[in-house]
Amino acid sequence: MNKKTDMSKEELALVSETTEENSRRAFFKKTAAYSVSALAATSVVGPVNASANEHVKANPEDDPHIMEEKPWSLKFGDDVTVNLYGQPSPYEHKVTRRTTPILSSGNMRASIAVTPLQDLNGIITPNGLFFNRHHGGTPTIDPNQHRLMIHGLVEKPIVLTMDQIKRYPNVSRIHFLECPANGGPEWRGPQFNSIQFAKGFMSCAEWTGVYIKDILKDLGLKPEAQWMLAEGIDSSHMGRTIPVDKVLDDAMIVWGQNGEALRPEQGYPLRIVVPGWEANLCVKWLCRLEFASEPFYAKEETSKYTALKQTGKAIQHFYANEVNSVITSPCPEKPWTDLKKGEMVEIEGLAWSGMGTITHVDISFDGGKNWVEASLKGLVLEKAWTRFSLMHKYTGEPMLLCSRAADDAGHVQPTVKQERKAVGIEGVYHRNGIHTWEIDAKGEVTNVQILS
Ligand SMILES: Nc1nc2c(c(=O)[nH]1)N[C@H]1C(S)=C(S)[C@@H](COP(=O)(O)O)O[C@H]1N2
Ligand SMILES: [Mo]
Repeated sequence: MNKKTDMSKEELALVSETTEENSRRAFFKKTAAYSVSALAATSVVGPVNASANEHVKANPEDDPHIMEEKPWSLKFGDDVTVNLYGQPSPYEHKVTRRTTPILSSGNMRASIAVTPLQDLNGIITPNGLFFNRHHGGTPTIDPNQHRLMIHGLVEKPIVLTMDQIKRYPNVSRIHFLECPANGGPEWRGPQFNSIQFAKGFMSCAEWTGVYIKDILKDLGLKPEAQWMLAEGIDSSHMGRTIPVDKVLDDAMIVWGQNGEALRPEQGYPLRIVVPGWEANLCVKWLCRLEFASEPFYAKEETSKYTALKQTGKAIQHFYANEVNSVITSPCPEKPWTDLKKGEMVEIEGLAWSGMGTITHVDISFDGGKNWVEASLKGLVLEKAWTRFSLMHKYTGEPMLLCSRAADDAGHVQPTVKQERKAVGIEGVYHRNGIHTWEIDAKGEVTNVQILS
């Protein structure tokens, strides 16, 4: 549970390996008084009065780590030739995607590896931690042999090489990708005491590529074209059908992910991004786009893409991920067990909507009876993760902590009760009911659902 102590033996050895006496020790002792005031000064200019907290007030003289010379300062570090493709610090080795046989029926070639939301900063998911879902394993594709065919109801069908695709003027856009099954195992109640497993079927990246509408300008889309099939060249040959309106709005084909080439797991060398809509439409290892007047899937299958509304009526072809949010700190993986009463602590979380931009997030400490407004921090972008924050004075009292987001399309997250009333408990996709963490008197965090 992310305690500071769960380091491996080697790590502990490294951390505690310190030189007994050295010349700088005395110097540090003399300057300790100065360090205290310097520390205090920096902490008060921060956005919040975290300086009220015990750990900031503690006298550095009591901390052996500030007095001891460390092995890493006594010898040269690694040459620039080491790690030419950089890796995270070995101390971060626990921050990884995770999987469980429960999510894959034991088959790791048609599986899911979820993102550690609890360990992320800001709104960008590092490529190595990006959610990974595939139906036939991750292929290793030679980009020189990769082609994209665009055909069907277009005047001028074409086949493009990767070099030709990259000649189009490119755009970079930050968007989340959320599998519509995110949170899906929890319709009947909490299944995982973990934010990573309960909500980590999603990630957010800056994608670089070209709008499909810009490619179509040259090809001439025929007016009868209503649907576009996208197909992948992986062993599953996954195909998805996307309405042409959405394609002409903001769908992109992308080769760049957070400043570098797409990772193999994300579809190298080419995928579709359909901003805000179900991530399964974002076909990876993209090899073919075909335009047609009818959807490609069997009629019986359309029920998969409907959303049942409170009126009892269903909307056909419903693909957008609805407004949603989750508190990422605290969470089961990042409990408040080290906090002392009266200390200030920042509550943080992520909000997102596939229908627009996040306008508002509220936080409740009593399971949704009373709400206070959180602030949105950093970039607030359409169909992207938005980070929210609220400073809180820790009381040590048990609480039911939850967040409720709203978007500029006028949608507000429903309660679990409202969602169950509308959809029942047999749903698989599109869960966006308010997510609650129960925090006990020790600061432990448990995944719960409020049904009242
Ligand atoms: N070719 C291909 N594309 C695919 C898939 C696949 O199995 N094959 N899985 C889809 C599903 S179900 C999801 S949720 C997203 C996940 O994208 P990610 O792995 O980049 O997060 O990819 C989609 N695109
Ligand atoms: Mo998915």
